[in-house]
Amino acid sequence: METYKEKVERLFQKHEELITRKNVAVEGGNGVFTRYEYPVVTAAHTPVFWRYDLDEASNPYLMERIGMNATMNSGAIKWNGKYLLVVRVEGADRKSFFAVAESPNGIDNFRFWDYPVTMPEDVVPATNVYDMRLTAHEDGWIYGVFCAERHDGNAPAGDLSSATATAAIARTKDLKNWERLPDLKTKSQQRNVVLHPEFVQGKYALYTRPQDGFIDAGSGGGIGWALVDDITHAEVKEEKIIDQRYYHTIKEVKNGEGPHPIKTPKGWLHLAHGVRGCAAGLRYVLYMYMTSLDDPTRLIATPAGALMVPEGEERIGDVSNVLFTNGWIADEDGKVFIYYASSDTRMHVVTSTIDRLVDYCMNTPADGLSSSASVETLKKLIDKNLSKGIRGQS
Ligand code: M1P
Repeated sequence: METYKEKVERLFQKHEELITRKNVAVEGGNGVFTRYEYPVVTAAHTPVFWRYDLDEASNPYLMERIGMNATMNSGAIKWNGKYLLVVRVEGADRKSFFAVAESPNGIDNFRFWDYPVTMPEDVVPATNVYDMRLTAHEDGWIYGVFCAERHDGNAPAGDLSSATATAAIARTKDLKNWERLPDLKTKSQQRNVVLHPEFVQGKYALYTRPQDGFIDAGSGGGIGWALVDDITHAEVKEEKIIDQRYYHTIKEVKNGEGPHPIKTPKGWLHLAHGVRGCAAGLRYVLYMYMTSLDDPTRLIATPAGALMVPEGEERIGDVSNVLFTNGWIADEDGKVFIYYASSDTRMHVVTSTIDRLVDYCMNTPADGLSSSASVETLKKLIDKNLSKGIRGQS
């Protein structure tokens, strides 16, 4: 019969096999990005010593004591030559927290640091924190901007679901010790707030997502932009919408900035999520756009539709039919690692390059906002190909 020690060893061995499994590029993509066969971080990637009490005296049945439910919406940064994700880990108790997982190559071998992040609280403690966007700002700090959720104090008695979403701000120099700054002051609730990496007009610049309530973006209009004088007492005084939502598009109901944009010679490259409603509920997809280097609020490329939609097992999870991103890494050689979560359950990666993504943004036709406009756009491409005799038949 297997001894307790052997059972523990087996747990560690299975875990090691999972986290060291080589990831495999999926052949035959669409030319824009390459998918990979396996998720990069799952709940099972969390360390065995987080989940089990490994002492036979106090846990004779070797049961999981602290369950981990999901690993999702992760901020990303290249740090000392390693690819780091600040993962939103969700415990079985539904509370999310941040934990760093590190990989030598960005596509597999993600291993969690021993301890999760101890994030200091603001004056009013949050019930739940999630979806950190990391920004190595030109001021020398690494900022983490994330959502702090609290029960809505104005909710009627007995309503234990109404909540408020606020942008929380913290900063660090080593991703271990975090200084919490006061939460962002805004007129409306906010989620998906992202810090731009450079000063603009001498100020900190934020991408915002004004919303009517905790869930409803409603009159919020889309992805906003605000300049902030002092990040240590950040307040949005004026906010303008830079990436608007439109009827019958992939971002009809909501949208939100992903990670901070990447600077390229042709403009700022943005990655975001768009949400539409359907009979199956809300559908979250990823899309891109570009803004001008001279004026980061001016759109210069708006490719129609989604860059990525949930496929296969990505479509199923705790909140099905969702892709969400808040982290990407651009390597010095132009390779880009896009980290995204599927169905609020697990983390994946796709790879591309800055050149390909800029090409995608600049040369994918914009949304004409009607079926007839889409047909005219399609006919132009067909004409171009057929006029050259290219139709795939000999
Ligand atoms: O469940 C899907 C996503 O819903 C929210 O995103 P948004 O604010 O755009 O609706 C967030 O709670 C996000 O964490 C979650 O993945």
